Amino acid sequence: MNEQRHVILSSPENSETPLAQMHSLVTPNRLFFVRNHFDGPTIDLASWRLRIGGCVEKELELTWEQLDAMPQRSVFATMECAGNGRSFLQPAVSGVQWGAGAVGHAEWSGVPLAFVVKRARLKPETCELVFEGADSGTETGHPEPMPFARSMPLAKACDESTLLALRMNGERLEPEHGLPLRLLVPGWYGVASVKWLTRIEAVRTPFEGYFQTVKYVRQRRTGRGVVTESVGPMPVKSEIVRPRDASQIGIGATRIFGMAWAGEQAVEAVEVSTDGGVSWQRAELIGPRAPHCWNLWEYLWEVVAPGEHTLLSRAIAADGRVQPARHDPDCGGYQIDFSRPTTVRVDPTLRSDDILGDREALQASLQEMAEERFRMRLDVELALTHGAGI
Ligand SMILES: Nc1nc2c(c(=O)[nH]1)N[C@H]1C(S)=C(S)[C@@H](COP(=O)(O)O)O[C@H]1N2
Ligand SMILES: [Mo]
Repeated sequence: MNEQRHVILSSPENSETPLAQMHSLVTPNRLFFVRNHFDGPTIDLASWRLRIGGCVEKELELTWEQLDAMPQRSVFATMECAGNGRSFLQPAVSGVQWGAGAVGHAEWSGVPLAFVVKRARLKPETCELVFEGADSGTETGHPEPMPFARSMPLAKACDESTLLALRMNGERLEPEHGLPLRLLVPGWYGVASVKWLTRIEAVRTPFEGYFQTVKYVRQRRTGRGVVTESVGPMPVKSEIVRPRDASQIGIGATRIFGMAWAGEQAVEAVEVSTDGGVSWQRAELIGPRAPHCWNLWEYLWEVVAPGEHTLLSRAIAADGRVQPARHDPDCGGYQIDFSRPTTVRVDPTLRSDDILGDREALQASLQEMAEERFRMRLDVELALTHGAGI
């Protein structure tokens, strides 16, 4: 077990989920990517409080135990950093040089934010909520220390799936992921899900914090000219995880495997091209499709021709949006959602043993299917027969 997060920057930690080693739907907590702007704060749970104030009838101050005693809800949600994939942009764009792995999928549990907000009773003039973390520091162009803070419109904040999350995959949050409490905004880029949450402030005028007016912004062309807006919902996107780019494969069956997600929507379909985008075939989605959730997918490719092949995948969302072929320059170094080619070389002297090589993946999928359908684990031993059928 040498799986670990792939460190891009070590201080503060910025590290990726090792996607190439992923076999199951949920990303284990210890492998789930970490995106920190500042050093993680030291928090004493006994004295930690969540404070809710500003434009409210009743200010609240809650302990972890009080939050834990409130009605809980669990949400499966995929979280991606808006800068994920930045290292693939040409020309290069400054910022953390993420590969493909600043994304993960977990079961998040906690108190619906709406439940707590209702108790605080927002005054009618409230326009949005500001969420503040316990971490602080300086940023380029901002020499004074500031806390990590973001705001969100009321409608999304009060959506039943937006959580004050205490747990991730059934475990108390780990320090890197925001212990004791984080916001979880399903379907939105990770930047909205403020970690180490200490304060929620109801405000009368739009918040213009650094992480939504300077960083994590994109341009949009409108009838009234170009406007700058903060990134919000994640678009539709897919990744090919295996085979690896620049790898060598043999003649025979090769399993192309990856993930696809569509922000607040479910994934409708994934298509795969093995000829650089000339023709497209449907991939198989593994497991149920659901809003906020990525799908694992696979495509069994019968490899006959030697030489170089360019593989592409494109996802389609439930509302019909299709993953784009090119990066939108208006997005700068964010929202990097284009179909990125994976190039493989087929060596005619090799026989593909990919199915055998992917035995663990197949076993993991069978386990997952069994757990989903029958709520029990399977005790299976796989005998694989090199393409002669199972
Ligand atoms: N307090 C705080 N919250 C934060 C951040 C941060 O630096 N500080 N990073 C944000 C960003 S940009 C992302 S992508 C997610 C990443 O969450 P993770 O580290 O648990 O994967 O947390 C968000 N919440
Ligand atoms: Mo992010």
